[in-house]
Amino acid sequence: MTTSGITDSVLIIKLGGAILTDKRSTCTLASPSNLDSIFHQMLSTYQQSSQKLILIHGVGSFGHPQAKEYSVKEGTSKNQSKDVRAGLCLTRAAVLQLHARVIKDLTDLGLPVVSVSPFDHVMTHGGIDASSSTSYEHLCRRTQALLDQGYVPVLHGDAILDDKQSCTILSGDVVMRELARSILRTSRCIFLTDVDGVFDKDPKSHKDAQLIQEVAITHEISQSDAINGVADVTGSMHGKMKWARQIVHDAPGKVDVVICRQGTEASRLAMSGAAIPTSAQLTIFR
Ligand code: IP8
Repeated sequence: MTTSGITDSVLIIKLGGAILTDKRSTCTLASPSNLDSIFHQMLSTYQQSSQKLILIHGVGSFGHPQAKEYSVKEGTSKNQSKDVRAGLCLTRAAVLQLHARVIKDLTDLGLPVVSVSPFDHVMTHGGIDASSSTSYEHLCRRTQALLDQGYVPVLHGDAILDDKQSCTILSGDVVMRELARSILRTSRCIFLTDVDGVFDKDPKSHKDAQLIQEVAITHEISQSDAINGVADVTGSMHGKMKWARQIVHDAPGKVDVVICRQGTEASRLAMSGAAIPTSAQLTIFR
């Protein structure tokens, strides 16, 4: 630990779109009390944890419906009648509306948050899967510089430019993976969401669903019953599991990845940076 009490280790938290917004209707926020509780939790994490903090947020109903309607993820690689540029503009307008709210509320609480725009720093080459980590170098350098100066960088899922298909969608989950690969001394990545973690079945429709508390990264889970029915162009829980595995696998140092429910004791424990007992009601990937 340094003399200021801040260690060099870094905690990256992603606030899921499902907790910040109401995904059942377009551009609708979660209730004021939920938002208040999420932002106060970020404040106490910042105040109590000895780790440096990076925040990423998903976009939920502020971006997924617009991106889906205009196939922004596929860009010009898909023959479509709709104007993909209009789709990118509408998607970004919605994303930035949510982002401005997140930044304002956290600033009002006294957190030294600074916005980092994926759109301005990332360009892909034929979609996310075809693009290498070099696409994210600028974004990661900018984030590291802010962190080094004592800020809390805040990033988000975004619509971005792609030099082969004109545009695509960059999920906050992928941003998490790239930051974990590149930001020095990242020790834990947390996905804060509206379920306790990964289940063997969809817990929203199956009462007997079992929480999987620990996942070794070689272990395959077949979650055939995905949480669907809402517009989510970046893969919902399937996507999270894929990126969680990749983070553990690709990070240069030892990184835990946790998926947990916002507002629970388990989420507080995860955010404190403390070791997580096997009994905790969350999913940890190691
Ligand atoms: O909510 C998606 O980001 P996510 C970004 O983190 C857009 O998956 C614009 C749909």
